[in-house]
Amino acid sequence: MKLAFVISTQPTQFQAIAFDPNFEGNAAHLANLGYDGIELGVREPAKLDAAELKRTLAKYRLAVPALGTGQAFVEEHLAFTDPDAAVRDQAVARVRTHIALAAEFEPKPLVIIGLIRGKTHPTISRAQAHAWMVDALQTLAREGAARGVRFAIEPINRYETDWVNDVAGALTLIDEIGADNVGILYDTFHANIEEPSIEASLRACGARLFHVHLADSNRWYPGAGHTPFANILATLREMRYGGWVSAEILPKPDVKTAAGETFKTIKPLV
Ligand code: LER
Ligand code: MN
Repeated sequence: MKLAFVISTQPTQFQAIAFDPNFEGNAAHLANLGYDGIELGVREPAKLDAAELKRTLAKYRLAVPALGTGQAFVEEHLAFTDPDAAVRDQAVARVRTHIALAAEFEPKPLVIIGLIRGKTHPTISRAQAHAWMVDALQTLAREGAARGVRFAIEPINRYETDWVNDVAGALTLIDEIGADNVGILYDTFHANIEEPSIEASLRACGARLFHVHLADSNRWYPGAGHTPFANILATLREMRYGGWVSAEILPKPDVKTAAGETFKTIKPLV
């Protein structure tokens, strides 16, 4: 397994994690700690200088395992289940730009589908919104497949979304989408809230486990709460999971301490 740290390429309401306003400063710090990659939260890929980003990542020998899309919902309210067709179209169009950014890298980061699913709206039936979501994801999965890009559906806890809170829900949605390039992003913070058993739910992902987010029970760095990371990483090893684990954590007590402590706890377990 390889270890990454999530940072945002732009300021965001979702607990922006960045050490330095300058991306290169973040890359240098993570590379120096020994991380293998940086997962990027990207609100608007079209506004990024992809060539510059690639140059910096290559300089520090860092890979990009995944691109987050949730800021497009948090900051701009773009969602696959929005009642307004124009907003739904913009959500799909935005993720299309994440696919284009992913296609610039080798290996290609996967595109995360989390909060951009949206939330149930009082004027729209669940069945209707669900149909829109599946339709959006089938379209994007097809377009991603043509460019070698994979997607990861992230179960997210009930306080943030009511579309797909657990692995069982993600597996059902993935079956409906019916595409090989769609899997699961398992986030230990959400799983701690929603899953009856961390180990059983991890195993239930099977070969659909495409990516993992690590955060402790309080969303601080691993080791700061009561999530059993030794067991989780042992389960992943037993499953022969060879992908990435990315720390997606609050910058507490400060981001440098959080990244350093994560590395100390997780690196011996991967
Ligand atoms: C995104 O990966 C995530 O875990 C969400 O909680 C973002 O709010
Ligand atoms: Mn997450």
